[in-house]
Amino acid sequence: MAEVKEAFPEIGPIRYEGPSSKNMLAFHHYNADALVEGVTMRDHLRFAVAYWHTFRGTGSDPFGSPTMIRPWETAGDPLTVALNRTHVAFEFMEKLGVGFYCFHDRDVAPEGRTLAESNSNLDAVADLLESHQKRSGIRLLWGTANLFSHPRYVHGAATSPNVESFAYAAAQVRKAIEVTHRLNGAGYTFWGGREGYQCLWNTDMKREVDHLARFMHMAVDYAKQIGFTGQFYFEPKPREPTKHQYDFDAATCINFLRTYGLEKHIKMNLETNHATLAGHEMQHELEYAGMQGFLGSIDANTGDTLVGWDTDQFPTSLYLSTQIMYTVLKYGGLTPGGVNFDAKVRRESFEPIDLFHAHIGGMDAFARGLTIAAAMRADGAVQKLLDERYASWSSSMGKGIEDGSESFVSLEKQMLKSGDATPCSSGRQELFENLINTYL
Ligand code: XUL
Ligand code: CO
Repeated sequence: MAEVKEAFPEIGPIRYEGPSSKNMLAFHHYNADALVEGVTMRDHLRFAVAYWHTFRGTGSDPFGSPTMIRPWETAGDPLTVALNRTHVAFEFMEKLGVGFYCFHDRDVAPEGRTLAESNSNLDAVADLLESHQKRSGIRLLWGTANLFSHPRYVHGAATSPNVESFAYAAAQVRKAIEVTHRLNGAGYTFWGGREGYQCLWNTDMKREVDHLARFMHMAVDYAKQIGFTGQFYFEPKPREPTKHQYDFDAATCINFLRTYGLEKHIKMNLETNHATLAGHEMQHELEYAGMQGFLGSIDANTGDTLVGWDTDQFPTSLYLSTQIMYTVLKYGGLTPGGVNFDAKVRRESFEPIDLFHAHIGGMDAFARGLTIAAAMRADGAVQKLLDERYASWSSSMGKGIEDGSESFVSLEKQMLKSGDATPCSSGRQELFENLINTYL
């Protein structure tokens, strides 16, 4: 193999220098070893780099060609380029100080002319990934398969009207799970890709959704067969690329999992920009999944309020990261999941150094969100206000309803006796919002 040159020679390891540092190639808030609620920031956040955006993003958009300056992306046979890119990826991740990464099979290794050739490409890159993992201690947070780029998936993969698209996808996912297992991946993610429809007239929705469930059952069975015990995730997204994706939002996905008997095997991987496309805040999606016991992992990014598609920007809002981390702490953390930056630098941010700025900013924003959320939990003022709002439910009537001992008839009796409900108290939304701001 050709000698491996450093791709970022001017950048050393990114270190924590504290909030007053003026060095923008340092962490101001992410101090990996610092303890928050007795756990290191590193273990709370379990940051991951998304291979597809960070190492395969070109900056092209529907109006223009690639803009990214990536000197290591030289011309050559695709497998050699992929292997060289693997070295660069690990140099980047080590300098950044992240513990995890995530990939699609086709991000790390090129598609071959046949399935067998694609598999052998993937094996060759997996050898190198494995040796870099061993050397660096960086781990695979989750693997996945790209079931949306190739024309064989034009109508979807598991939900395609073409049975052999399903069969090919099954073969591809089998291999991706095998490689994820081999790389000791902590999880495996299903994102719908083109599992959805553009036009209901030409779509047998029931059949397609049944097929998606069959597909996931096959994945779960295969994992069991080979002894892969990593966590499976289902990642909701309401639209894009199809008009309507079957994995619309957390509630839809959880309903799907329960309907088809998959609820014991699969949790949610929630992504901020997908939540907002579904008309929800990320906090809503986290809360919904958390309260149902399905909170698994996070794809961290943000959309743009003025743009109606999946812009996948790096998250820098402290308000957003506070909302996220408050809810994550409430439901006991993310492990074995983590915070995966499913985010891409802007087309206009085309220099390699922008990759560092983007991830440093995201990691700092989440570290701040974590410490703010922990402070809110430590003094309990927000929880106290919330408890006060529901205080009436601590009455014997409230307890009776919650434990199932009251009925329509018993409640009617009590309301007939009192004549009317006691007046409601103020919701105090502004007070809540002002209180949150005192921690920021
Ligand atoms: C697409 C998206 C995917 C999944 C993995 O919007 O988020 O990259 O995270 O397939
Ligand atoms: Co994602």
